[in-house]
Amino acid sequence: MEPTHIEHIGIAVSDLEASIEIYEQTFGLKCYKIEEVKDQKVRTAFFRIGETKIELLESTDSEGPVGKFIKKRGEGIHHIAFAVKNIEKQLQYAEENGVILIDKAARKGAENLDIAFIHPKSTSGVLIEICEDKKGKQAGS
Ligand code: CMX
Repeated sequence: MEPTHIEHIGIAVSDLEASIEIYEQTFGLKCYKIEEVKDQKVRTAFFRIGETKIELLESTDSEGPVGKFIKKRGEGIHHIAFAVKNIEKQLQYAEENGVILIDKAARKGAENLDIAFIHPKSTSGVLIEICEDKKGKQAGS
């Protein structure tokens, strides 16, 4: 039932291309994908570090979640994503324990993952995403 690993850490940035360059030049990482997630009003860029990814997030709408975050707090860590084996069960478990869910049901996020967010007010001020790779499982990975 418990999360298996940190799937990714989301970092809010003002300029995606400039931040990609910083992560590539500073750490020798290689951005393997840029993807727009219209539903979330963001453009994302991904790097792998072991089993975990770094997801850079640039807002495409100043009133979207990342746009509002940057206006209020500036660039920085936006969320931490836990990989889970069964997102529906994990959501049910959290709700039964009185946690405030932003998403009561999973939806599609970047990298074709099934995702859901938990309100930072329930988790010591940190926005937590839980995600499940249903496609990867079907492919046997
Ligand atoms: N981490 C911690 N706290 C956060 C936060 C974050 N990422 N974003 C907002 N907050 C805090 C604010 O600072 C504020 O706190 P105070 O009340 O103490 O001032 C409070 O939450 C409310 O903030 P707000 O700006 O009024 O924002 P909203 O209530 O409109 O929304 C949230 C906040 C978390 C519910 C909303 O951002 C959300 O639904 N997030 C989930 C979706 C998301 O973040 N998508 C982007 C990533 C997509 C991806 O990874 O692909």
